Amino acid sequence: TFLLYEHTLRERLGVDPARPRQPNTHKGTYGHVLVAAGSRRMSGAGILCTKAALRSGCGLVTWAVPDHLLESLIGHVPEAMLAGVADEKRGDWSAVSPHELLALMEGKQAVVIGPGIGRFSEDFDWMKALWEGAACPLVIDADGLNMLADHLQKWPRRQAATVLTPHPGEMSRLMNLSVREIQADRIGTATQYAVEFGVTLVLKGAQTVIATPDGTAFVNTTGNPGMATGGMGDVLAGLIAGLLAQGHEAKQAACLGVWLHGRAGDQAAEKIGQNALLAGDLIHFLT
Ligand code: NPW
Ligand code: AMP
Ligand code: MG
Repeated sequence: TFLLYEHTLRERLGVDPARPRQPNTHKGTYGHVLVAAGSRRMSGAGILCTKAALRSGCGLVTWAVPDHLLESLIGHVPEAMLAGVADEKRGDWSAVSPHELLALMEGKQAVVIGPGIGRFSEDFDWMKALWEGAACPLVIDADGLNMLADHLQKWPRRQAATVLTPHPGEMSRLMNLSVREIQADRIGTATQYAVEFGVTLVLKGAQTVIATPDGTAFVNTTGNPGMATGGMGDVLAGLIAGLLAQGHEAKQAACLGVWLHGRAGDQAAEKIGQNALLAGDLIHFLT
């Protein structure tokens, strides 16, 4: 287990948190993220996730939303492209075909699924189609995680990278354990899960744990309790997807994303104060 500091990123993980860009590059160089996030009551989760993906430095972001919400979301994130997906007039994700989302993944270098998509019946089949069909690196967060529950035992391992970003409540649903049991051994439970299912597992909360399929764990050193407020996780999910799209391996993208997210929280709290800190403030400090 390693503590995650700036020097850990540089020396152990071989990533430069400054992420310098080469002069002779264009937006195609930096990858294209597909965001599947947000619904009528949680459009904010989609906005925050999409903005964070853009702030990661990736080249392009397409934000997929149920058709009947599309009109209302125009202009909220002008830099992102919007893609409406058929929703049988429901304005939510329950009627969206996973195959339509899979088609949108063509030409994308990473996908993030889950923030603010809500829960619906038969969601396990829905997520299974995406789990099996997505050829590019995949970040699953929030409601997307609830659609995994304890089904991974039965699903095949994915070929491309998979990053799961549960908070302890979501982790308890994934593992069928109580939050108390998970919190009692955060490194152990995260590592066990990552190794067993071949995923990169980000167990969030104070001192976020990043566990990798090879059994290595990192404990983050950035962040503060001002970040215990709605939308923070939605920002992290978009950020990690944006880093994956730029070609970082899952371990590097997860560690760099978690560390940058916490540092942005620390820098924003210095200016604004922990109590007033909002998830949207972090976006401006993702340098
Ligand atoms: P308790 O009871 O509070 O102590 P849910 P959610 C527990 C979207 N959002 N340590 C917690 O415990 C998300 O993207 C949209 C310990 C409770 O039992 C999702 O799609 C926003 N326990 C959806 O809302 C802004 C912890 O987990 C349970 C814990 C639901 O996500 C907000 C709560 O988890 C939100 O991001 C910790 N550190 N953290 C928007 N503006 O659109 C959590 N728990 O039921 O999965 O609810 O996380 O709010
Ligand atoms: P979520 O619950 O999905 O919105 O995610 C919350 C985000 O804020 C995660 O990245 C957490 O690690 C972070 N966070 C929440 N509370 C704290 C805390 N007390 N200290 C540091 N980071 C926190
Ligand atoms: Mg969350």
